[in-house]
Amino acid sequence: MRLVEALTAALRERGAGCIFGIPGDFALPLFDGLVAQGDLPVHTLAHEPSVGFAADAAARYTSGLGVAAVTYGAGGFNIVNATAGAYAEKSPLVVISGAPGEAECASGLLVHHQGPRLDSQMRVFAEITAASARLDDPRTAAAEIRRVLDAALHDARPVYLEIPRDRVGMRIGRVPPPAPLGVDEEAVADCAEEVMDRLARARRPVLMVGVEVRRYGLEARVAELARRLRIPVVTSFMGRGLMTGTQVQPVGTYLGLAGDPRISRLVEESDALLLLGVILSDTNFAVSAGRLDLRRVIHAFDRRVRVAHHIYPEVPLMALVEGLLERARPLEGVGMAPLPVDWPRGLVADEEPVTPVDIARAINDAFARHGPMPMTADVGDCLFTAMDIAHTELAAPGYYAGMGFGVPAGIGVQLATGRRTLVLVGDGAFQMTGMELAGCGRLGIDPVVVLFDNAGWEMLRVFDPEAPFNDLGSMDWAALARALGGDGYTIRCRRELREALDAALTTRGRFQLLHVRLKPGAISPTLARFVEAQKRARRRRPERRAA
Ligand code: S1T
Ligand code: MG
Repeated sequence: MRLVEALTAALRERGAGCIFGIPGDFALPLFDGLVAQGDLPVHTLAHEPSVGFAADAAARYTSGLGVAAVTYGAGGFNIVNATAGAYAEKSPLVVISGAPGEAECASGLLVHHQGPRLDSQMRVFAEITAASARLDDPRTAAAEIRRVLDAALHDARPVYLEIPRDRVGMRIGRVPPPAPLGVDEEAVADCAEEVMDRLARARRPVLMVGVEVRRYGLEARVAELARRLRIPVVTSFMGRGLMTGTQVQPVGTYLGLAGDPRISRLVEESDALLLLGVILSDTNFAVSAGRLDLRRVIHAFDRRVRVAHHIYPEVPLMALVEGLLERARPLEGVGMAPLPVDWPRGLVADEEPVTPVDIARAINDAFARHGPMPMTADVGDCLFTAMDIAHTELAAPGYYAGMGFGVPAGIGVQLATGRRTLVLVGDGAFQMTGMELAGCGRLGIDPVVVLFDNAGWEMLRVFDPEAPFNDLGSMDWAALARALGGDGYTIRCRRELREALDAALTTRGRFQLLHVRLKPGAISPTLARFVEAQKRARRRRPERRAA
């Protein structure tokens, strides 16, 4: 069969539902083949960073592969940042790039779009993906596609395929189905036995869930495990929004000194902290009051399980969860977990200026009236504000922290799932990728975007208040929204916020942009605690002055 036919069949078999992309002359045969094949809808966006964010978010919401197709050089290098973010945050993004054919490579001329060398792009992607391959040999292409796509599935990391434009039509073998993940049953049994024993002997066991629980489609199984163990469940910062569709609701999100003190105590005082699929990153743990005592931590991540100071090197998360389920029994020593956090509600719809927590209140009230929505958020105080929104599905760059994710991610989620998305984005990040909203009419989607306008890069301003470069001024974003084919609302007070949100959620067929002019200097409670915690930490370890 032809390469594109085999490739799209293999992508579908591994959970891909569509392709996001921008063509170029080196990728026109690829795009023509994808469209002719028709297996996977192709959605084009305006800029390759957005293509990567949209495909990444699609993967996060579907627990399948997210697929991005780009041209060589100008397109490929443009999607590097989104790929690095997907690597950091364990998202199975498949980047497919066109490339010069044999004739161009042999011309002796420098090829347009090329980097320093013709294989520079391959070399860059080899560094930021779990696997990569150049598909130019019909004898090996099918096996290479399987190897690379299975790596994306098994590692939940991005991968890269490069297809020279004169190879798109080559005939190759069918790509074999996903290879099963080899599991050492004995190691899994030993590991699950030891973990269960530690949990059973603990007085205050706690379960923290992280992104791998979603990536490997394990939320229902982990919820069943929590139910059988009767163990309190929290999410990591990155894991916010996990378990929403299950019988077990997390009691909150661990944010260390920046979070709810009851949740922080629950985690930091635990004598058996089971971290399932949690990224041990600074944004998940940097503001912990005391460094976690590794003797009390069990950490399952990247197919390894660390129990205190020893490691089981090859125990996939799914195998561990099933092993624990076989041995699960109600834990005796469980203290009463704190009552689930009561989210801010009851916005006073008056003429007072809007603060970030007012936005959380208004959204919680709106979700109560209209039902919850899948959310995406960008970097900035909008993400910290999301911590005050009742637990609902969320995709956000909480660890890699690359701006520009929010709007394209919201577009990607609605195109991949058919579900209207609520997007939270700051004015700085909106200026990076907000223009992607121009494509909503053509793409037939209608996300609701809440733009937190604090006229600057507030996340930087709180640490560097004197710096003039953090001020961005303000624009009439609502007018821009209307010019782009959506509805725009300028919101200066809490009454207008409530009215605009109700209007936006009941208007379909056009994207909705709520331009919230925030009260100057107002930040979310979480960001305020985060800043205070960071300042205390810096006072404890003063920056080393340059010699
Ligand atoms: N460029 C990119 C692509 N990502 C980044 N994270 C940064 C630069 C640095 C940066 C932050 S937070 C931030 C910047 C520029 C300001 C964000 O401004 P806005 O979207 O308006 O949100 P808010 O005003 O709520 O802060 C990270 C932390 O280093
Ligand atoms: Mg801002």
